[in-house]
Amino acid sequence: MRLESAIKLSLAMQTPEVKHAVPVALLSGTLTEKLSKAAVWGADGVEIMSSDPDALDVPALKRSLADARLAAAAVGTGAVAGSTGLTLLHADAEVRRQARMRLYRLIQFADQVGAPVVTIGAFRGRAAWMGEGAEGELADGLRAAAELAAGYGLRLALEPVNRYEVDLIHTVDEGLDFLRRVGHDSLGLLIDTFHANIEESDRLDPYRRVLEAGRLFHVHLGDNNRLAPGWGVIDFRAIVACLRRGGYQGYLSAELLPRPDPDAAAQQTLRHMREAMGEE
Ligand code: LER
Ligand code: MN
Repeated sequence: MRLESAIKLSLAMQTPEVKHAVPVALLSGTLTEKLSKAAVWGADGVEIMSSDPDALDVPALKRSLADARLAAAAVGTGAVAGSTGLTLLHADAEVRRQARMRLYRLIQFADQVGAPVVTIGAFRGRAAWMGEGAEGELADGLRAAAELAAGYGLRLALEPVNRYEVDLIHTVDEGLDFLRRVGHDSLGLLIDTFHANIEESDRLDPYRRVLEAGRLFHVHLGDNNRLAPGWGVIDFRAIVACLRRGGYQGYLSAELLPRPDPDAAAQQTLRHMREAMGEE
């Protein structure tokens, strides 16, 4: 029997309508196979990466989650750009408008499947694509989305992402500044251990600062090489202890490279994290 923990573990999973293989989605096989693997291996939930909920049988997905006794830990937007080309900072104003509409639909989808948070990472696009006014555009878009999410009792988590993938908001300090600019309580941050390891100047301080600000809404797991925790150099035990001290009660959601294969990476993640949480 596992002790009840306020911190829960999840695995990222792409849904069947996503046209490309999301490089950091774990779990393989049909939707039912993915969910039964996650459940058998001991995950508490799955982060659902959908590109288009309208192309999904949402009631069937909900039934499959319930059958597997898995929670929807989050709805991730990481599959949208790769499958549809939509990003919030696209050069074309019409594509930006459609990207906002898709985000609104994903928020509604999160409500349908019972996910507490919707994540925004690479889906923001690049400031350089839009040019002048990009930060204001992102702030306006996320404020409107946060307001919609609040109406459903949900939250949005903006992810600082490393400099090689995006050109704005790489660190938690930049993230916290941006949150002040947006000024909406339902918008917080998602810290991805892999990105933080590249961009931050301290191992634990970023987590502490976001927790102190009451804005840590979600966490992504990946070791420094983006392999499963324990297959690189990040000290996940120290991160778990820091999160517990700060009262974090959300998910740690694995979003990492499916190497040497998705099943091995998922099992290693759960094994290593249960150990880091003192639950194994
Ligand atoms: C991409 O590297 C990533 O971490 C995702 O969560 C962003 O969509
Ligand atoms: Mn991430």
